[in-house]
Amino acid sequence: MDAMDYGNVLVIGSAGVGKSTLIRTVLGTGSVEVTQVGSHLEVYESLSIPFRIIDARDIGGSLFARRATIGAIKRWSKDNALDGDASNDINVIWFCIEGKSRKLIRQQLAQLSRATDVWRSVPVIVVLTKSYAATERAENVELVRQSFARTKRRQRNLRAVIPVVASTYQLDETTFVAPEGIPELIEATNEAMPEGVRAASGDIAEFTLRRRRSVARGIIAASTAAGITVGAVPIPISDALILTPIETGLINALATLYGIGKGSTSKKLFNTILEVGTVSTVAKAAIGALKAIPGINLAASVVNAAIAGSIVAAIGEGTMRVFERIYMGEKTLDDTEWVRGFLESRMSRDLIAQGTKVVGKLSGVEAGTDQNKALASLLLEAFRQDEGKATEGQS
Ligand SMILES: Nc1nc2c(ncn2[C@@H]2O[C@H](COP(=O)(O)OP(=O)(O)O)[C@@H](O)[C@H]2O)c(=O)[nH]1
Ligand SMILES: [Mg+2]
Repeated sequence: MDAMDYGNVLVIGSAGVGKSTLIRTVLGTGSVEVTQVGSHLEVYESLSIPFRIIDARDIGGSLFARRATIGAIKRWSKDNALDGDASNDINVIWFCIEGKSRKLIRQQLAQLSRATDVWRSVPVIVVLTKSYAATERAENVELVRQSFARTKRRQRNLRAVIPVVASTYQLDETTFVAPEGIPELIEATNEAMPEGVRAASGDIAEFTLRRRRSVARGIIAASTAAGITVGAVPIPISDALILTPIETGLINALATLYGIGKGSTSKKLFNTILEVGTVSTVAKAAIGALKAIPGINLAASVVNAAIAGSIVAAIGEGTMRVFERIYMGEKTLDDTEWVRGFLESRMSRDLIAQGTKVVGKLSGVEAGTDQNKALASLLLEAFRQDEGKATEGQS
């Protein structure tokens, strides 16, 4: 897309609410161009997202800082606009508010509304950052909506309220809150853009598919680390039943990411995946093969950790690819036999080959936490290979 076609998103919110983390996740892993404007603004551009993102760090702060920031934004718009080109107007504002406490939500909303009154008719999307507690999300969205409903103009500007977890939030070694709301935020932002700078729906689908994949990678990484922790037991394991809770969490988190519901058809599909990743013949064969690697001088707990981590990483990558195909409409929830075949062939092809390589590389690493970390990064790297298109063939 021609850079001239970009719309502009202004991101505001108090220090520490998670603006930088959010922007980083939205921009994704591709190359990003950052322009520093004075001491108040940072402008981000990336080919992997159809709008510019402007981080206005101080706008939620003191009156003085706010005035300086607003001045800087207005100057930036003017300086960069070509003759008769409105491309440097602010098109959408993200209100970033921590979705943690109701009292804070009210306070921050009032503050941000005041701060942005100069953009009288610009669409607003409220981003509830750090929305770690899934059970509170709906209630917080409602609270924001009610607050906007008190002022007609503000209500007219409000386009969406989106609870977000921008990066995996680790509760302890084996449990975490998966990223949430990022593709939805990209879609809602694009919809709120004026027609002239809005990306076509096909383009936006591709942008969000890529973003879903990088979020999926975060989920797989956290799950693999959890698998390594759980797997590090001294008793030799014969099947991967011990990984059931982790794989269940992994499958559910990926399903949510790809918009796959929790109906009875999807439950059947999830069970098929879980079976392949725990008690299936291929899983057992892989465990046997990894245990039998000749000449390994690692403690049993380390070998078990490597096996457990390999299985979680493999099932995560495979599930991600399955859900991508369903998301793209190439496969359906009913295609359980295809899913079984697809995952089993990946497991028998990759798991043994990659797992063996990783175990080989591990022998030089000291035992303990460092070893688990090294193991996790080796595994993720190994299973991320063949980074093809989302629509690659089955083999
Ligand atoms: N795990 C996790 N940490 C977050 C998230 N959002 C923000 N944080 C953390 O909160 C702190 C402040 O975030 P930052 O993005 O720097 O906030 P900013 O000041 O608004 O730019 C940092 O330590 C972040 O790592 C999130 O979605 N998940
Ligand atoms: Mg920041």
